[in-house]
Amino acid sequence: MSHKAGFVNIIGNPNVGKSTLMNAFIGEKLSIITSKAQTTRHRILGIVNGEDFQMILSDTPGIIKPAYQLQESMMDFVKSAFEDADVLIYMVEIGEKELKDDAFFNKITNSKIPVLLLLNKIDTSNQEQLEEQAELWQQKVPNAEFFPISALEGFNVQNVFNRIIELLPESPAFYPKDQLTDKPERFFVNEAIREKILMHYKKEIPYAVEVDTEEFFEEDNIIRMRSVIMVERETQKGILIGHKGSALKRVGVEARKDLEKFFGKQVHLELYVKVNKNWRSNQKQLRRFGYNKK
Ligand SMILES: Nc1nc2c(ncn2[C@@H]2O[C@H](COP(=O)(O)OP(=O)(O)OP(=O)(O)O)[C@@H](O)[C@H]2O)c(=O)[nH]1
Ligand SMILES: [Mg+2]
Repeated sequence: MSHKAGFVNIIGNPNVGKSTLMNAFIGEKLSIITSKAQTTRHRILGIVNGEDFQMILSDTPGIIKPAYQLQESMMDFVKSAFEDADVLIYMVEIGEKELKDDAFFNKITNSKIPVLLLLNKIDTSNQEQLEEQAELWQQKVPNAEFFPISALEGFNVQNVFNRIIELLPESPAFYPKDQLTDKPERFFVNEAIREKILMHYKKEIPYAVEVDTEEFFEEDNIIRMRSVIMVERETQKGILIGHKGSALKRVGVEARKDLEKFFGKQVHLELYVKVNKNWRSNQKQLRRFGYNKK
């Protein structure tokens, strides 16, 4: 029997729905999703396994002009996604006009490998707007195959999936067939906590936060975790903890519920907050948190 396998890398502007699509393909909440830009900071593999195929999806950070070292590392993940793709998924959303980075955009329009151009969030548009947007994007990226979709509502998602399978090269599997992702369990703990921080805090707070899970002990009936939330400054620490610890408590309760679903087991989650001065601009700290591969 022939077997297909390959890398399918999802790129695009921030907040267009890249992580939503990856989760829809996987059928699990692998990537966190929020209404804020720059939710995803890493390249996260999500693997869909079939008897005769292995589709290795990559969710990547939204493309931005980097303003500090962390964002530069995020854009390095995007660059790496261009290097090993067998199929490139370029996602745009209804109402969007352009990719902010010309170099990345040129790579897409000059791509030697197949590009699927997905116009997402069509559930928010009417017929007229959809037609106008479809024309605009097909002109801008003439080398791509075009699909209007709603990642949130699942519209056209199966058709995109089927087309990717057709485009995958003949190849043996790259990962064991029971593997779902390249990231360790602790990564998903960090992300669940960061998602709640993105949801509940304003302005610069979510962007100044990094989470590190220091303990992860699995017992028969419960997983015990302890995570530290790092902020860049003392004032941010106070905001994060809130009056009598109420704000931090909410983060802990909500993250724990998600993690219980994710691991299918009872979870005990202990959180504390620490100042890690200017970690976003510190190469050593970034390497420690898995951002800087150089
Ligand atoms: N209406 C609608 N909303 C969507 C759709 N897909 C995603 N969203 C919403 O768009 C927002 C961003 O979704 P994400 O999946 O986090 O977007 P992303 O591209 O991964 O964002 P970054 O990681 O920040 O680059 C969330 O509020 C999603 O619920 C869609 O098809 N329709
Ligand atoms: Mg994302």
